[in-house]
Amino acid sequence: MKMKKYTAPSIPEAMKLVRAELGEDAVIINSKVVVTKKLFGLIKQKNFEVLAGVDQVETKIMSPRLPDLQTNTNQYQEPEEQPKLHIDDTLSKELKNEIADLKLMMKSMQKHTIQSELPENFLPYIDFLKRQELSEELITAISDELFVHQKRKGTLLMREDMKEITKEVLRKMLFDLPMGGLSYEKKYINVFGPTGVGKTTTIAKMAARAVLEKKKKIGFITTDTYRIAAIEQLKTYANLLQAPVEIVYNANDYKKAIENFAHLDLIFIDTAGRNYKEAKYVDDLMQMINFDEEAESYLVLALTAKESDMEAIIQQFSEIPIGKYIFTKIDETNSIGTMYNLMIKYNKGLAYYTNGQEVPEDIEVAELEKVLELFFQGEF
Ligand SMILES: Nc1nc2c(ncn2[C@@H]2O[C@H](COP(=O)(O)OP(=O)(O)OP(=O)(O)O)[C@@H](O)[C@H]2O)c(=O)[nH]1
Ligand SMILES: [Mg+2]
Repeated sequence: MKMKKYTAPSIPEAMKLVRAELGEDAVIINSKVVVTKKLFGLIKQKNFEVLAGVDQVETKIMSPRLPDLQTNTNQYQEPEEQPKLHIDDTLSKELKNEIADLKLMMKSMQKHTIQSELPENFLPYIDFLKRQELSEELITAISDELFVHQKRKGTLLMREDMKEITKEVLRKMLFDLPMGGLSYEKKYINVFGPTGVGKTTTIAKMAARAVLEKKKKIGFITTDTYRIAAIEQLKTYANLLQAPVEIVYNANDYKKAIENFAHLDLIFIDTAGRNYKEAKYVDDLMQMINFDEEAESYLVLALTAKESDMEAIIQQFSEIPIGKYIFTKIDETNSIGTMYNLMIKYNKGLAYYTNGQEVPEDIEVAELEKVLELFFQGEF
């Protein structure tokens, strides 16, 4: 079997290299995440290293040549041109079938070795990672690291060790991403996200903190003009905080609202969740809303949604300069792996996570260590 290592920024890219060189029959024997440092460690680059192999089907027929007695050297010389035969051309059908069977057997043996490479004591823990819905890449990176640690230690890892190793792997990957809530220095706080994820509720929570803890003068703008209830909901929170609300239908209204709010410290901008699938809606938002250096923008995602749907939303909002995510409804799910998968995949940090309907209590500012510990809440 021919084996080779390939390194690329993503698994699909690594697979391309594998296929280009080893062909379609190549199998992955192992894969892991490797972090390389450049510029004296200032820039960290994440790559995937894939060990791939392929069965060599070409049979070399070696001509049984004796050492050339005519020359003075008695070293054996390989013939320059070795005759190569393709199985397909020459072998009988029966033999071909036998070889195909052998190949299949080898592949299944290989699979077996890969699986049995994972020590038995890891399996319940790997199941826990899977139930958390952590991505396959991350689970591989963690199990590789568990393997290395167990080997080095020489004794079986305890669950607590596995937890610490997991945190270390995730810590390395999340380390460079921005974490933390409002800066309180930027005036415009834009909040985007699909319907019902908790945008308005989260705005109320953030606004309450800004007023009660930071003594800021605040105002609200809503571009969600589709639902009277949405406007009423925001007005209720605004009344409680004694803050003004402006409802804007177009770019002109938005401009006026901002002029009216010139004296305020912070302006929270609530948007409608419904039309995010229409490119025009995103374009209109881009035209209307302020995205300059005076603004910070957040994308709100509920952890109760499917990861693939969240990815579609992230793509939809890719033109909008989202600074950080806000993950909501963490209290309504037991599997929060998606939060880590998305942050790492899209290289985006976390501002807050919310854990209930109570305003203003149910919100936490994201801090790396807290976010890492959160992974083990509940079931662990
Ligand atoms: N359990 C739980 N419920 C939440 C959380 N955040 C918001 N909700 C609830 O989710 C529902 C929708 O919240 P909204 O704030 O209206 O959501 P929205 O994104 O503004 O919705 P639209 O304006 O319709 O797009 C409400 O019942 C909230 O109380 C949370 O962290 N946990
Ligand atoms: Mg809303």
